[in-house]
Amino acid sequence: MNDARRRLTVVAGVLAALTLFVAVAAASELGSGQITVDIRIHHSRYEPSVLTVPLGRPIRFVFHNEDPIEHEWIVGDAQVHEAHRTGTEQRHGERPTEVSIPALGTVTTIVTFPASGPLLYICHLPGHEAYGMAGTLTIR
Ligand SMILES: [Cu+2]
Repeated sequence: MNDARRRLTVVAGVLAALTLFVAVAAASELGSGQITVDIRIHHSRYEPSVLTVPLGRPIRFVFHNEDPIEHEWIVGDAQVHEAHRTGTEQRHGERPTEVSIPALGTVTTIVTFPASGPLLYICHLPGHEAYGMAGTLTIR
């Protein structure tokens, strides 16, 4: 490798590291192992609806439901969502990846994702997914 090429490689590596640091810092409380992510629910939409969180660290999701109706937050792969589209469970709360959020309520769940990849989070109450109550969670 010649000098110019080596320098370019080093610069690219530093840029990649900086980008990762900024992405993590934006969602974190630096100094603690746990990261807090706030998700606002407003007019049957998640805000934000696109999120990236780090792999293998506890993520504390705090849901702030500003609507006068109940919602839920189910995170998982396509198989999980297919099961919930046809599911009959009225309330969630037993599993950290499945949460019911009462009208105007705030609910917290802590999830540590063991594998990287894209997942979806969806509200499976009747009509909500079709309305657009869905988001994408990238884990890396
Ligand atoms: Cu909903």
